[in-house]
Amino acid sequence: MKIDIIQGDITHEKTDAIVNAANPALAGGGGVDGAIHRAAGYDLYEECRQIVHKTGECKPGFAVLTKGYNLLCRYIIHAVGPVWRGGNNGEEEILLNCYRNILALAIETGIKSIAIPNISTGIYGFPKKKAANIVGTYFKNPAEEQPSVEYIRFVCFDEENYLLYKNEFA
Ligand code: AR6
Repeated sequence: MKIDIIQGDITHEKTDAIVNAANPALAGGGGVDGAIHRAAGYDLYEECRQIVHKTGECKPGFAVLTKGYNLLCRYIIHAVGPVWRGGNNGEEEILLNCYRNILALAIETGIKSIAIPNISTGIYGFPKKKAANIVGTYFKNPAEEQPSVEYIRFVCFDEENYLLYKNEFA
């Protein structure tokens, strides 16, 4: 599995799938979620609405798949990260589960390349260094998922995350 770390806007990525840092209602919002919904267009809101209508909200740590619509990617994997509440509420395990479920969904769908943002480290307030360490530890040794996924592109929006990831994967 090849891994790249770049700084940029994930809505420009051409990987098979990009990952969204969504909320449980898949309702769109600020941050990367807002950017993805704006770029993908109204049909994405509609598919998300139907998923929630059929299967209920997406719990923190889980992920669901939609089409990519006006984006360059074929799929969007919407993962719901934990809201940081001080660290004693299972936040680290929930964040790890997000990444596990992203990979599982990608493998199940036959997705070969994925662009992934820094889930939970914006509006949800997860400490960036801790998050980078969880991501690094997992993706350097994803164990059972040893992958049909060939390429992961970590797309960091802010410089702090970019430098933390560079250091983590050095
Ligand atoms: N491309 C890549 N990364 C981005 C982009 C972009 N265009 N824009 C922001 N980021 P956040 P969360 C980075 O707040 O913390 C939404 O309202 C950003 O710098 O987008 O998981 C949802 O609906 C940060 O490092 O997501 C939820 O309610 C990272 O993406 C809530 O925010 C995540 O920041 C989710 O909060």
